[in-house]
Amino acid sequence: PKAIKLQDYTPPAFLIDHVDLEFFLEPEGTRVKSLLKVRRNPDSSGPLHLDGDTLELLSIAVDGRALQEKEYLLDEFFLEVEGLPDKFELAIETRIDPVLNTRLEGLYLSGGNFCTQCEAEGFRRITFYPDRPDVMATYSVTMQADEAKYPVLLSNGNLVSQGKGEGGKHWAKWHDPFPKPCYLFALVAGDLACYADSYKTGSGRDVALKIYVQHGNEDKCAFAMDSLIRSMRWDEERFGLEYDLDIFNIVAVDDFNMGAMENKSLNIFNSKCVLASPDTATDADFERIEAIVAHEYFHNWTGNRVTCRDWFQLSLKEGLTVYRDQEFSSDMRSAPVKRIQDVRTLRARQFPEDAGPLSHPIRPESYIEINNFYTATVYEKGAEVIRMMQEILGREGFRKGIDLYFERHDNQAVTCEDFVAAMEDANGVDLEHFRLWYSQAGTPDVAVTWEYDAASSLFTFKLSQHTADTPGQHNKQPLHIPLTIGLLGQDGQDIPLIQQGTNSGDRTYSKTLRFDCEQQNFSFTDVPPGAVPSINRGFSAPVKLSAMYSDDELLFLMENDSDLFNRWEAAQSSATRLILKMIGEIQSGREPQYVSGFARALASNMANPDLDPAFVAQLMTLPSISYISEQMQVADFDAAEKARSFFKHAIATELCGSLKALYQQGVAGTAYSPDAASMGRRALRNAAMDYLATFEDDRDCRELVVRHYETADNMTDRMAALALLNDFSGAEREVALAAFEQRYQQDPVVMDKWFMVQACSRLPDVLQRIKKLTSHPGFSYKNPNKVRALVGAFASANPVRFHAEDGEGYRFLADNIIHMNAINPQVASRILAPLGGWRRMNPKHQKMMKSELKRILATEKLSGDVYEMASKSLG
Ligand code: HT7
Ligand code: ZN
Repeated sequence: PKAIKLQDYTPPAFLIDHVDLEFFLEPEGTRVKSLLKVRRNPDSSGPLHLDGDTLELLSIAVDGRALQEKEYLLDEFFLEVEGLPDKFELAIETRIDPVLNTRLEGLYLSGGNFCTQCEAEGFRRITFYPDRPDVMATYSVTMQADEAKYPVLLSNGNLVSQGKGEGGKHWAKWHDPFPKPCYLFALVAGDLACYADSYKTGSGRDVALKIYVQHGNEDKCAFAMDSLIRSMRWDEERFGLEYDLDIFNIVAVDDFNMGAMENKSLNIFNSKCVLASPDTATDADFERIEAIVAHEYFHNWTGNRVTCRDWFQLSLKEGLTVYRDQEFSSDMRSAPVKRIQDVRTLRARQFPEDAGPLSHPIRPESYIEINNFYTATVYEKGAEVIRMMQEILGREGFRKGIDLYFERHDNQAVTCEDFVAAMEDANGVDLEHFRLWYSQAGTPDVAVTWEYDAASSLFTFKLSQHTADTPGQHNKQPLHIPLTIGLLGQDGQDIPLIQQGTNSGDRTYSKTLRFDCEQQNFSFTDVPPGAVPSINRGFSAPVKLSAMYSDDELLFLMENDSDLFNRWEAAQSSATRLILKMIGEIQSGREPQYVSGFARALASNMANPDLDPAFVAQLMTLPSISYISEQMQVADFDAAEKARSFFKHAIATELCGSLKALYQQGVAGTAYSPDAASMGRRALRNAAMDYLATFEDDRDCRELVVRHYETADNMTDRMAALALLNDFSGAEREVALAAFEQRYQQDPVVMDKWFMVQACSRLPDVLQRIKKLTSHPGFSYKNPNKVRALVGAFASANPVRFHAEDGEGYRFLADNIIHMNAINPQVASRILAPLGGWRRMNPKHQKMMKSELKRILATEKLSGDVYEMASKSLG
């Protein structure tokens, strides 16, 4: 397969003003008629190039004249016509087979209903078209289908007319007045229930809001609807962005390659990102639904009204929209807790990506398959880059930049460069150096030391930065890093910051330094002795920080830092340091040594009534085995698991009384509510139980977890207990899993949890159990959620068993990737990444992992998706 390069971008030879589509919907053999109003692009030249994939061409005509075969070039993946007038109408008729579409790109069936997924390049599986985001057109769409089977007919924009046809058919015509690229086209036809509400915009327009779901799921839509309404209000208040049509529809489908899709006014969602009730969704699910509903809604401006010129600019819409949804959640809930969660995700998903064979800049320079670039780097690091701009420009300056961006580019397809230029021009600043974040891959390592001169009360930060080489990028440049710092006095209070050489009169306790050279010093005057620095407050920059803290200084920050993010960060650093030491002891055959300072600092936070319980729960959550192993030269998941468990058990032993008290305090008889405060209380109680469960051999503690499971009146508590029982070797586990299955076997969204929890079990025979589960009636290789829950979760979230000594974990993953390659290449390639981690393993495991990658590469009819991931992973 050939790589596509950013530098090769050329504008389209022809533009399309309007698209008229007519669908005659049948599972086997849908006819699609398209009538395009085409005109030559004065800025480009060449033939009319239309993309097409798996299409049967029935006819093609220019201005009403049918073309003969010799008048066009029809290839497997495109259709080209030369010698066309400057302006003409092109009529094309194609035939497609939705029922055969297991890739879930283009028009397909989910639960017997028709739906579409066109981003990134799915529209070419519906009709011949210039399937590129810089061709923007208005659309009229008419659908005809059997009325009994498909009573609901939806597309983008407004419903213009509808009526009855012959033979039990009916039809509907929709019109979308906003020009859009074809990746935002959507169609749904099915038998669906509707949950309705409405919203009055700031300017007084009424918008009809509808969520369509399978019959029987109407009672699980209220939270998503409420999230949508709050998102609409928030975007008006924070960014002055109002919804622009009279209808906003959401449709939930069970078979979906990702979480959701922002098609203009017709968002299509993976059911698990919409449906929620206390009995079926955990607090984390509620939070995710709120964030995804907001994310897709926010795309209406950042992505739809202003879209991407080409797919290299993907972070223009995704990074910015993730940033917006993070800010929304932060305003809806606890800001520090949200920041901690986001940084956990960044570290778990993006940092390893950026340190491995698939590392790429947020604006990649080449790709084989664009679907492989919907990555943590483009999304989450992209959001961090936007956040840094806001940190540099301030909230007001950032808003000015956003306003200018929309003023300049509404209804256009633009580049990341256009976004940065708007930020610069609106604020009169130069972001030239900052732009490097778009093109340079890798996570910068920032080392910080400090000196104190008692005679002059001068405190000096000494900063240095370095970014390691990444595939295809060597000798990295220093970046412009906005590093927010503070200083704590011995009393634990913030010290006012007076920077040497600046004459700012403000009394400030946190300051964002412009750190843009390889090495740089920043000095502060009037600092009393014994000050302890707090560095990268709020995680102002996505860097790996190493600072010369003593163990005691970390504990001091953990107890005192007014920046709650950094208080948590100090706890993570301290725990990581201690666990790494224990790993060393375990590896050299010694007994790990426990030091109790950490537990004391934890206890002081647990006892602090001023702290949000949700925050304390975060503080109590130790770094994951994967994160700890990433800090090692050669990963040793077994030792990491042993050390982490030993550490947790030791803390539980020391704090047993307080943990039991915390657990008991949480037993309040109030009804379930997904608000932040209630979630925080549940999180804290479940964190306490997590520690108490380390007394696995103690009957009382086992019983406590069993009781927690049995008496849970909501899914959060039920899953918290099930996750613990899942690692117990004994009858309790089987009893709980059987009860869960019995209760939820009819609910596919909940059954994903059942599959996933089992895939993540630490028990030694987990792989045998997983293999058996692939034959469970609730499991299907055609459903991406199921494959991700069982196979994906095993490979990415159960490192101890995935990296088993006999290599069976690797073999199982490779077998499944090969199998999935033929069904759904996008899903196959998305579960491959864990095999790319071979460089960090010992030689024996390296060999086994590489051999599985080679086996995948030797597969017949390997998709571009899997080829790209496997070949890059092998290196
Ligand atoms: N913009 C959407 C991306 C997406 C997608 C991409 C490739 C294949 C299938 C897909 N489904 C959705 C989702 C988003 O970021 O909002
Ligand atoms: Zn998005």
